[in-house]
Amino acid sequence: MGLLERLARPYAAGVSHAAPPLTPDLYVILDRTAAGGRDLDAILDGAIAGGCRMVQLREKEWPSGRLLPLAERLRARCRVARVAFIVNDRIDLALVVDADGVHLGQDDLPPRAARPLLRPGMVLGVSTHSAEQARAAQAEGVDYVAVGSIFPTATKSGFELVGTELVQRLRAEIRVPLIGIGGITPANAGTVIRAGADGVAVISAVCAAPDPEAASRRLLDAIRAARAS
Ligand code: 3NM
Repeated sequence: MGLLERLARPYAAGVSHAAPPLTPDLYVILDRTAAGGRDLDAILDGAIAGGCRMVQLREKEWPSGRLLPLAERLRARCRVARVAFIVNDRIDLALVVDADGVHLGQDDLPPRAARPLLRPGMVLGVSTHSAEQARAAQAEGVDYVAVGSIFPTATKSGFELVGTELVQRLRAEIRVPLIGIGGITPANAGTVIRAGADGVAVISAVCAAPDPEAASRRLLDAIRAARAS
């Protein structure tokens, strides 16, 4: 077993670890479909090199057995880089690879049902699309709230646009990190931060970028410039 595999199996190896701190300023969601067949490992490496400290594996089609080796590899890379590794929806897989957390949508298990399944200290985040959903998520004790879709996006259909107005409205009420999602690029990330978001979550802006490292860097530059303004 190589170093990466061993690092990916801390429980099997009897080694525990401290989860890295939550740094949601740039939250890169690794999505095989958006990557258009490109290697998610390489995209992850690029995102990390570009400064990203929090990633999510989002896979809506592959069965668990097929997804496991990919999840293990990405998890191991994140552990080495001390980058938070979150798994979308698949709580079982998150536990098996010892992910730092789980991200749930409105059609997944509600946070109150999911929380008891998680290990102590695991992060639980939720996607919301209205003020009511965001308030409900906070009331259920989530660790961060994602809100969207902020801008039009081709990556996921069926959402109403909420614009940066919803971020602005929620800012005073949501005490956990508030993350904007949907159609965010280096060109518009600053407006989401200026509206009050703690961070932005992106799929295509990094996964479909010709250079994921440069794209991540540009996003972080925009985020930092907006914070400084
Ligand atoms: N959730 P891109 S929007 C996965 O509004 C997802 O909750 C959304 O992809 C929400 O960065 C979205 O390519 C797609 O626009 C985000």
